[in-house]
Amino acid sequence: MIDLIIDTDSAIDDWWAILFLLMHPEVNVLAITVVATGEAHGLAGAKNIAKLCALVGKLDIPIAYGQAKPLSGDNAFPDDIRKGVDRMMRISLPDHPNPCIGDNAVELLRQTLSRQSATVLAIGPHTNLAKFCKDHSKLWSKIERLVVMGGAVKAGGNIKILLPNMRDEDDVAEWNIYCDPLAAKIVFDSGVPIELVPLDLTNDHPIKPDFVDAVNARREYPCLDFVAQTFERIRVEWGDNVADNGCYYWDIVAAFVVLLRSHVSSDVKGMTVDETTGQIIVGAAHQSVKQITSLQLSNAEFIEMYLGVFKPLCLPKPAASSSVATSALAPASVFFTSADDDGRSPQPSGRRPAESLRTAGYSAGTFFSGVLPQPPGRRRAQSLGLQTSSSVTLDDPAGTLPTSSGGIETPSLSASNSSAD
Ligand SMILES: [Ca+2]
Repeated sequence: MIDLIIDTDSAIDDWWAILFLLMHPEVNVLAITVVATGEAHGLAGAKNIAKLCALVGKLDIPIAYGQAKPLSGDNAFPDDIRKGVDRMMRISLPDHPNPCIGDNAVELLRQTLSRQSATVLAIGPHTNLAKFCKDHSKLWSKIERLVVMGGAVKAGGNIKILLPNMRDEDDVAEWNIYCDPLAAKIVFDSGVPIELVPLDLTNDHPIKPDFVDAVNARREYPCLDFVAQTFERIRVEWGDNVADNGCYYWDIVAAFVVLLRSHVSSDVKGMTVDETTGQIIVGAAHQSVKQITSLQLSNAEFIEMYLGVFKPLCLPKPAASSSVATSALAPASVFFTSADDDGRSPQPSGRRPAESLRTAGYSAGTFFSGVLPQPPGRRRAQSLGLQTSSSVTLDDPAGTLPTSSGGIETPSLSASNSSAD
C-alpha cells in the first residue's frame, strides 16, 4: 500500500489522475492539498476535488488549499483557463455532502506528515511544498518520495502555447514550475528524493482517439462518464485543435510513476531551477534528481492500466432497462479497499469491504493480475483486460450517484454472474 499525499492545482488532467489514484486499491490517499497558484483558484479547486472524492465514495479525505500568491513572480495562468477549471468546465457533479476543506494547505501537510511518512505527488506549482519545507523543515524528511510532474529538461517549454506573444527563446519552462519558480527552486534544492516527470516524458504520451473511444465505451461507470465529459468540454471550450492535438496524459503519467516503479527508466542528474525563468538547470553541483525518462507501457497497456481500476470498483450507472432490485448488495463504499482497512472510509452496515469484494467475485490477486502489466520480458500473452466474474446493476434513474446530507445513499443493487464488459 502506498500512503500518498496529492498536491494538485485541480486542473483537468489532475482530475483524471486523482480519480485513478483514489480508485486504485494499492493507494491510500491520506490528504489532498490544492496549490492555489496554478490553474484553479484555491477554494474553487478544493471544492472540485471534494466532488471527485464524493464521486468515488471517499468522503473523509481531508482537503486544504494554500495561499493565492506565489513566492515569486506573477506568472499566473490566463484568466479564461482559470475560470474554466474553477467551474469544472461546466460539468455538473453532485456536491460533497460534508466536505472537509481547510484554508491552510501547509498545516494539513504538517498534520499529515507529523503522523507518518508518505509519498507526495506534486502535480501543480510548488508553493505549498516550498512553504512547508521552509516552515517545517524537521518534517521535510518524512517525504519518502516526491514525484513531480513538472519542468522541461531538454524539451522546449509549454508556456507559449497559452501566451503566444512570448518570444520563442523565452519559452524554456513548464507551467507548474513557471507559476512559482522560486518555490520550485526551494523544493529542488532541498535534497528531498525527487522523481521528476518532465515534459520530456509526457510529450511522449499524447492522448489519442483510442483512449477517448475506450473511455466513451465505458460511460456506464460514473468516473469514466465524468472523464468523457471533460473531453467533450475541452472540445467545446478550447476548440478542436486543442482537443485533437493539444492534450497529453501529463498528471496521469506521474500517477503511474507513483505505482509502476519497475516499469520506468530513469537518469539521475544534478538539477536546480532558475528562479526567474523557471528553466531547469542541469549540473553536477546541484542536488540529485531522478529524471524519469521512459514509462514502459504500450499504448494499449496504458489505456487498460487507467481504465482497469474503474471497472470493478466504480458502480456502473443503470442501463435503461435496469430492474429494481430488492436485495441490496452494498453501497458504493464497499467496493473500495485502499482506505477501508484503516477504518476511515464509511463502512456499509455489517460488512467488511474485503468480504464484499469476495462476495462480488473479486480478490486483490485477480484484480492485479488483470490490471497491472508485467515488467518487460514477462508480459502476459493474455489481454490486460480484467476478467470480472460479476456485474451489478442499480436502480438509479437519475444516472448519477445520489447524495444526501448523510453521505452517498445506498442504491439498490442486484448482482448477476455474467461477465462485466
Ligand atoms: Ca496539474
